[in-house]
Amino acid sequence: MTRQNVYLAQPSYMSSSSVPFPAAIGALAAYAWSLPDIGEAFVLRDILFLREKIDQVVSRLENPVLFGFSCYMWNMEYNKALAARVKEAFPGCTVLFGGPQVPEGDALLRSCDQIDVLIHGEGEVPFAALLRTLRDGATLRDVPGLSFREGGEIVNVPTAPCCKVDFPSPVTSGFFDRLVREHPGMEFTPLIESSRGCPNHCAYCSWGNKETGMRLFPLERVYADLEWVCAHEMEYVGFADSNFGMFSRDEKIADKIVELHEKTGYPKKFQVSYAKDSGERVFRITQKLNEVGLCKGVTLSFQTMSPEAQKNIGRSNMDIEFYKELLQKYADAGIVTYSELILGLPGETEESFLGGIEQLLEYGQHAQMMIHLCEWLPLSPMGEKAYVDKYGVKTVRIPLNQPHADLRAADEVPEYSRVVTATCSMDEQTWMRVTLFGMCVLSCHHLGLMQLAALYLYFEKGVKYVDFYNALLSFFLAKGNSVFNRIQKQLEGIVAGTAGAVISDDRFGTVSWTFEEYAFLSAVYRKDAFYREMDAFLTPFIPDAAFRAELLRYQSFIVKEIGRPHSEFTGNYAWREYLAAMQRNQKAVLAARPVRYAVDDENVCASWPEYARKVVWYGRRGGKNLYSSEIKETAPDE
Ligand code: B12
Repeated sequence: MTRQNVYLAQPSYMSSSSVPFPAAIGALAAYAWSLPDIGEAFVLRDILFLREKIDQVVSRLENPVLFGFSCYMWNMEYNKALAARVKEAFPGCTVLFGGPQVPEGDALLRSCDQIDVLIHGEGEVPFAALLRTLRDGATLRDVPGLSFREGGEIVNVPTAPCCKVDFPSPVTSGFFDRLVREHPGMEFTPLIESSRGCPNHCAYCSWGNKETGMRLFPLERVYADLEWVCAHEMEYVGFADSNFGMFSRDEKIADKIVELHEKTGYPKKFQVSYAKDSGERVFRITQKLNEVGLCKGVTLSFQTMSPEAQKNIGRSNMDIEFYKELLQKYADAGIVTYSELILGLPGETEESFLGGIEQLLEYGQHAQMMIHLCEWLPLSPMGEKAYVDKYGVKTVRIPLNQPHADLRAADEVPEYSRVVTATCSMDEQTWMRVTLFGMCVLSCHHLGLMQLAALYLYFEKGVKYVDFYNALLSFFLAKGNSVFNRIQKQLEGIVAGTAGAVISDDRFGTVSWTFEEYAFLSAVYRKDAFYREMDAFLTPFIPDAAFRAELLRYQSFIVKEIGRPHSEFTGNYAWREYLAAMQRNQKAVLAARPVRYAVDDENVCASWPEYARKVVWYGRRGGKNLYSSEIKETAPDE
């Protein structure tokens, strides 16, 4: 019997030189083609995982009977455009859409003629059932989780919760091997699912399914996936788990990763989302991984510090005192922590957001913080009309919110994000003001441009962080031509739907930057002038000109720049120990004694694009944009 041709697409952008393995269609294919009758009837002719030119893709298709598209926010428009061309060229081909960007119900079918079938939710079982139905010419009405056209009408079949855990892994089923074989020279980043789902159902997130809860794939499958990664010398491995460290067996998985790393040298990088109520187990796991250099840091997650917003998004935070202990514990173990906030959650006000930032800083989060704009996801509780109406959620469609995307890779089909710019508790003007403030804190405190000054004033003079950064932001804005004026304009553009949430600038290469990274880069680019301005700004806070100048000289000394293999600082105070203690949230005495510090930078960058990429983009999480442990003290008269 001639087998019929199936095509699957899960297009991603290339990131640097690597591309993610298309894990979702891998999962579908691994399951479907493990069923002998499907293998007898269908052949998977091609797997599209890059955003290739649409003409080229269509020109190489051969009688496709089914073309399945895996849809995420970053490929939805491309998928629709390609699907339209496929349908035009092959009207008999069944065009199938699935994945987290496919909304519930049939709205997508109603708005896109080129799509024939939607599969809602997990795809393995309904995908295999769809193939069998096509083969047999049977009705789709018996396949749960589908929306489809039939005789001029649209039919919706309710989904059936899936509890299976014996799906074959796309990693070891031969699917990934095929991609590696067919694309020599391509660097893939593998994704392993050790569990599926998420126990939390936060309003802004579409991860997991209430009905199916969390499921664990067999340990043997996870180990086999990891061994495949090592055998194929894959440098990076990501886990798709939502709460790694939640289950006791996760410790075994971490041990396995460490064991393989020590035996084979692979993987060299490991990425996962750790359990939200980060307890002892997560600490032990990250400590083990950190010892072999496989921990990129731990998120001590908050999203919002406002009790009202927490209630509205269905989430409770860890106890703030426990958070303080954790920060200390991770700092003592030398593990980077970062905290995330989401801006635009209903219930959040300007006061609560700024108060939350103050609280996190006062409790010691000086290492890394992220402030994400709230993205509106179709399958999240916030995606429902009732929620939008109840909380006055206003959203704007903007160009895809994808920092570090290479602008040269922009192709024929733009993609979009939808971000929340106002809610019942925050209007657009406030949203802009608060976002700008957040960017000022991230660039000047967490990326470190003015961290020493802020810590000094907090610990010595009791100046609240929020007051300090509000004053600093006003100073920048009063200039009229500062980078924060530019960001402010762009925020106005976002609200008006005419601008995106990233910035690009030729000086820093061909990729786009987050606002805070851009503010940091722009300041370092003109570092001397920047710190001269900061001298004027700090005058009312620190009237002693000589002391102020020395503080700013040390502040400038620790911010890495380009082309500086060796640098020295001489002064009258022991800043290094003093700052290190404050970064760990401990008040210390600033010892008055002559000091000479020196830094030899072995990884010095020769150009701004190189600096932007290596120091700010890759280095940010580990605080690599600032010198710290590399600073050596030598005797002043040596
Ligand atoms: C790996 C991952 C990434 C990788 C992307 C890798 C890639 N390009 O493929 C990285 C780290 C880059 C990433 C980034 C982001 N991500 Co992400 N990410 C994930 C993650 C953890 C795993 C996805 C995965 O492959 N899972 C394994 C597969 C097997 O599961 P699945 O995707 O759910 O697929 C199943 C079904 O959806 C369905 N299905 C999927 N495709 C198809 C196709 C067909 C034809 C059928 C029938 C069925 C079907 O069947 C599959 C098997 O059951 C998910 C969360 C999760 N665990 O799902 C979030 C997730 C996909 N990410 C999400 C988001 C929001 C983001 C970010 C915006 C986060 C941020 N704020 O920065 C950015 C976006 C970046 C950008 N703008 O481009 C959302 C997606 C929302 C959406 N509508 O697209 C998710 C679901 C998490 C969430 N919070 O809700 N992410």
